Amino acid sequence: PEATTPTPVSTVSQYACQRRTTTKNNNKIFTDAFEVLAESHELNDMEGPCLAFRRAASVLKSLPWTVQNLRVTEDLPCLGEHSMCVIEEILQHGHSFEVEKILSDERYQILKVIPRSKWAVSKAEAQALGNIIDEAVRAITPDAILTLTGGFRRGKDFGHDVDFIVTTPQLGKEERLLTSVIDRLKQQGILLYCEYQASTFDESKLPSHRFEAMDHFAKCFLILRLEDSQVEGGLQTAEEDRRGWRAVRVDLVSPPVDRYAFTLLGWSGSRQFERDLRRFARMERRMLLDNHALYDKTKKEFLAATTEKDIFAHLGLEYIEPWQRNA
Ligand code: TTP
Ligand code: MN
Ligand code: MN
Ligand code: MN
Repeated sequence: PEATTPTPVSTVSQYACQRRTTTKNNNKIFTDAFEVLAESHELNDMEGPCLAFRRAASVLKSLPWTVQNLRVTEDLPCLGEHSMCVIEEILQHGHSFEVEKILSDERYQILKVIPRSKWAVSKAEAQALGNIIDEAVRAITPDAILTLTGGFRRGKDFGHDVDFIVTTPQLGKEERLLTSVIDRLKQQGILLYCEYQASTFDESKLPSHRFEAMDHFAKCFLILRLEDSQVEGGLQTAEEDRRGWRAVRVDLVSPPVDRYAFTLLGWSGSRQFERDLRRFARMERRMLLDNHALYDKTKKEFLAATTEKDIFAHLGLEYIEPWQRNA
C-alpha cells in the first residue's frame, strides 16, 4: 500500500549506494522536471547544476512515499534551493513554469532530438569544419587569426563539438567579425542553428575566480551542416544515418587580440586542468586568473601576456603542452 506517513527523512543517505531505489517512482512528477533541468544544463555545458538536479532526482526516486509538502524536503540530502523552488512550484501549480519554458525553447528542442553520442565529431570532421570557418573568416578579414582550441587542440580523436578562437590583429576590429562570419555561413545555407552572445567584457574588472562564470567575450554557439563530400574519408556516420550530411556543434569565441593568450589557455581545457590552474594561481600565488586576464593581488597589477608560455611563466609554472592538459 502507498505509504503516506513519511519514514524519517533524516535517515535518507546522500549516497545512492546506501539507498534502496526500485523502478517504482513515487515522485515522477518532480523527477521528470529535474531531468529536464539537468538535461538543459548539460546541453549548455553547465556540469555543476546538471549534477545537482540529477542527485536531487535520485534522492526523490528512493522515497517510498510521495512528497506532499515542502517542509519534508528540508531534511532530505542533495536538495538545494533551486530544486526546492521547483518542487514548490509543482506542489502549488501542478507544473513548473521554468521547466515549461525550457521545453518550449528552440535550442533545447534541436539539441534534444540528436542523441548526445551522435554529436561525436571526429578529427577529420573537425579539420573539415576548420576549413569552412577559415574560408568564411578570411573572406571577411584576410589577416584574421583562427585557432583550433578545446579537446582537439589537446590531441583528442573525438569531441562533442569543435572550438575555435577568431580574432584580428587590429584591436577593436574583432567586434563585428563574429556576426559577419555568422551571416556568411547563413548565406551558404549551412547554418542550422545559431546563438550569438555579444561581448560584455569590461577590462577594468578583476578576473573572476569562479570557473563556472566562463567569459565575457563575444561568442556563438552554432550547429552547422557538414556534407560528406567535405570530409576526407567521408563522414563517420552510423549505418542508420546515411543521409549524406550531419549536424555538428561549433563554438566560436572572439576576444580582443591583447587577450588572445588568456582565451587560448582558458578554452584549451580540460575543464579540470583549468579549474586547478585557477586554484593554483589563487592559493599558491595570490593571483587571479580567468579567460580575460591575470591579476597579481600582491602587486595589485594586471600581468600582460601574448603567449600561453608567458602566463605559465607569470605563475611560476613549468610550461605544459596542450596535449599534456587532458586532466
Ligand atoms: P568544451 O568544448 O565544452 O570541452 P572540450 O573541448 O574540452 O571537450 P569536448 O571534446 O567534449 O568538446 O570546452 C572547451 C573549453 O572551453 C573548456 O575548458 C571550457 C572552456 N569554455 C570557456 O572557458 N568559456 C565558455 O563559454 C565555454 C563554452 C567553454
Ligand atoms: Mn563539454
Ligand atoms: Mn570542445
Ligand atoms: Mn565547446
